[in-house]
Amino acid sequence: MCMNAPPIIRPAPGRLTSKDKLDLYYYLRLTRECDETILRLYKQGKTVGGAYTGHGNEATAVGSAYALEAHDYVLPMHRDLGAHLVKGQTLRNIFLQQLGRVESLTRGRDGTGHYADPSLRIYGNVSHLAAMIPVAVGIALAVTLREEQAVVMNYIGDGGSNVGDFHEGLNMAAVMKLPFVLLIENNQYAYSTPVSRQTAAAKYSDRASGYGVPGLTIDGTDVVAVYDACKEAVDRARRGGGPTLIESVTMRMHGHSASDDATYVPKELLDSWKKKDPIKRFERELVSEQILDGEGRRALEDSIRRKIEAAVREAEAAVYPNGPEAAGGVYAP
Ligand SMILES: Cc1ncc(C[n+]2csc(CCOP(=O)(O)OP(=O)(O)O)c2C)c(N)n1
Ligand SMILES: [Mg+2]
Repeated sequence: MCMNAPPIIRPAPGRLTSKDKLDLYYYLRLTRECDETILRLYKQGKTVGGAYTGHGNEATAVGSAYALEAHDYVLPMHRDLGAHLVKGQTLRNIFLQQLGRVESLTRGRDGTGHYADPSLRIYGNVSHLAAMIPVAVGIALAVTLREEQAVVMNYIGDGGSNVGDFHEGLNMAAVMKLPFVLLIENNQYAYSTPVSRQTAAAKYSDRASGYGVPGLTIDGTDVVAVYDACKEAVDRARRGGGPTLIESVTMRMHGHSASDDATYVPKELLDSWKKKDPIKRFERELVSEQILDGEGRRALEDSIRRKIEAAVREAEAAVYPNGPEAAGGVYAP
């Protein structure tokens, strides 16, 4: 339970140790391997609902959540499996959820990240993504009224940033100086709509000055840069300095979901982003800093594979809800 968990106390920006970096690498690899496994299960017809990978977004999801303490709140989106994992979600719960089993966090009523886990302070998204922003701001207000030291981190896409909830939520958080970090995952597309057809602004972070909050654009494929920016924003929020708007620039390397072949994305664009693969680039860094070698990498890969296989086996052996159970709590009486 997070309330009893020891404080993590993440290092200041620029101060990650070798152990922290190996931790980040572990979560990057774990995220991708989980996503690949979910895709495989989807293709085998075993999952409930769609499969939305965070391929290309791993450094953004992992680096940002790594800046949070156990008692902070996180409201991730459908590309942020890495944030769920860093915040402490178990592989067992992830796969029970994907496979729609009765023991899952939604009791088998949903097959994606649309769950809440209050014990870990994770509140997954609803489908109308930006509708979570006022919810996140409401949590930040509750935290302030209760004089807790917690921070709320909320994620939104380049597409989801263009609806009213974004503006109302960020404005209220700014005026009330709430402990709130809003991270825009600019992954170039909202389904088939490119960023150029969503906003006339050069940068999403330019919006920050309109609300009187700090705003910055970062390379979302660089896990350390993401961590440093988010840690600074989280620390400021905790000190009472109010919200920060962070635009993390990435690329959605897969289709919107497993049912989208994304032929509308130019191949050259994907090729250019492939060179910036967030995991490969961090791996190169770790090797050059002599933090990781081939043997260490293989041991880590084996351990991740074994953990995922065990969780999938356990989830596959679990039961589905029966009919009435599955329908319960879905509609208001
Ligand atoms: C009102 C509404 N319309 C459409 C959808 C389907 N939908 C879910 S996510 C999404 C695209 C969101 O794009 P973006 O905010 O950029 O996030 P990304 O998927 O790129 O990470 C769409 C069209 C929805 N959930 N709700
Ligand atoms: Mg997008």
